[in-house]
Amino acid sequence: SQQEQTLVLVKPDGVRRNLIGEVLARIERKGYVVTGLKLVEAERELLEKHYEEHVGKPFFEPLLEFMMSGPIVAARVEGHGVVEGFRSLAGATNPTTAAPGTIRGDLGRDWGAKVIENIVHGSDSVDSAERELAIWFG
Ligand code: DAT
Ligand code: MG
Repeated sequence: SQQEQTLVLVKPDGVRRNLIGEVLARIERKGYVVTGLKLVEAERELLEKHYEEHVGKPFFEPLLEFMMSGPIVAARVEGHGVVEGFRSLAGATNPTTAAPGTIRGDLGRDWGAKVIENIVHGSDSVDSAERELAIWFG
């Protein structure tokens, strides 16, 4: 079985709302394994690399400001099919329409901020995961 790794972030809204344990519990209950974990106050340079695909979009600057608004929990998570599997646990980008049962659908809601605040990040492909894990875990 090819074990995969993905990067999960509990974003500043999730940390502020004391949802670190809730997110990690859902990951662990699914059967995935946390193999790296840290609390980080991310710097702009790191976030510009992490979100390089979104450079130039109208929400890019608000996204960086949001991600610098408080500490983030970064986790390396392992399991068979975990990249797709965690995206499925997280739910759709917009918490208003994310399905109930998902992290974003159950716990997130839109409150009219300049950028969508949706509690978690998960890598969107095996290649992204490799790139992002190098950025956050070296
Ligand atoms: P995801 O985090 O689901 O992979 P993404 O990579 O497209 O979504 O965008 C990164 C983050 O930016 C996302 O989690 C929330 C925010 N975002 C995305 N699209 C947005 C939009 N149209 N308006 C405001 N914020 C947005
Ligand atoms: Mg993305």
